[in-house]
Amino acid sequence: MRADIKNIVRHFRVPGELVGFSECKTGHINSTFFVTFRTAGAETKYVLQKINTYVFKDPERLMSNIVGVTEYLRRVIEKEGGDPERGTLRFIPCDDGQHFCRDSNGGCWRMYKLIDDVLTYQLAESTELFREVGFAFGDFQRKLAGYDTSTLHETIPDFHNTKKRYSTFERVVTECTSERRIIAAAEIDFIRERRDKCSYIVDEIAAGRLPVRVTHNDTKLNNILIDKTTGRAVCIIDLDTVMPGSALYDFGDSIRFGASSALEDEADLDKVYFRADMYEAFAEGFIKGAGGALTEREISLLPMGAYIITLETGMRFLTDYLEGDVYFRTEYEGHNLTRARNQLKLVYDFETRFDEFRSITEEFM
Ligand code: ADP
Ligand code: GN1
Ligand code: MG
Repeated sequence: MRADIKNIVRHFRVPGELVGFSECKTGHINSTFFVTFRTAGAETKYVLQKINTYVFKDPERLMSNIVGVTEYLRRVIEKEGGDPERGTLRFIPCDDGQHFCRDSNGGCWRMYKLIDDVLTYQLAESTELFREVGFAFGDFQRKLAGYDTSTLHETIPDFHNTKKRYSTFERVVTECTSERRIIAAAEIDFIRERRDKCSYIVDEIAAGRLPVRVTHNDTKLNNILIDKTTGRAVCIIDLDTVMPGSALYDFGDSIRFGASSALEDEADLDKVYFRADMYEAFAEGFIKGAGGALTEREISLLPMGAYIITLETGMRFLTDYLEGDVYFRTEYEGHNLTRARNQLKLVYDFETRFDEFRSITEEFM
């Protein structure tokens, strides 16, 4: 048993004795472990996570957001007759009442109940599944529509400010002295040619043409738990980036990951394109799930959300490649470049098929 895990779980108020753990490697940011505790008659599983403090600089504020949002969701789910123990995460307090603790090296850890009998997907297996996922992410925004946004901290400032992401990208390109800049020359040019696109959503929000809502901001398919038996969406997880944002971000990030024909790091670009059937299924679910709250302008701009968030993510992977892989967890040399090329292929594909995606979206207006 890893000593750091054994030591850290002692700080959390959980009954019983730690009898096992395994690591889950699907996320790119935090380190996630499934841990099992045994009491006299039963075993209970929890998720233990080491928060990535390079990414999340202020764990106290981060956890205050998450505890606030999950408690609010619990009340909404109860009121609507659902099961809050499966419908949202339950965080475990530490001995000092806080919802995270530090190890001897300053590392930050949190713990919450594992939700059983669920699956997470890296690729959408069917349109039914992806429609269900769309509904759940739309419904998440609906449930949080009354949340007091003034209490939410910006856990990563300018997270989806694509315009600022572009400025960072330019700075990193300029400062990069490694051969990676030469290797990635074509991708750098590709992004530079699309510089003007990066301002679109930011400008729409600033002009008051797009409303600001409480959004998830990281709506990847593997951030939703799906019931193993029924195939229904159970719980939206990975709440670190729940902040005020645009519905276009949540729609866009889901599409760029889940409506792709291939994994996010598929290197054979001939296999990478957007699936219109998946796009349609998600759009239907998302718009219905939002419960009529989306404005006509928001719906008409959903394709722009998919396009810009895909461009933004490609740019973020490339920026990290040029910076030496400091942000996203990588598994091999050049992993971030592979991811960037994959996303930029999707950007190119979307550009050539914009009208198709616009017409599909209009079916639901
Ligand atoms: P990251 O920020 O690194 O993406 P996540 O919070 O998304 O971390 O967790 C990583 C993975 O752990 C998820 O994709 C999911 O498979 C699994 N997981 C997280 N929370 C739970 C939970 N409460 N019950 C079951 N599985 C979970
Ligand atoms: C990260 O944490 P995870 O793996 O769900 C990232 C997202 C990116 C995604 C790309 C906090 O998501 O913004 O879109 O990787 N999360 C953060 O796969 O930066
Ligand atoms: Mg995740």
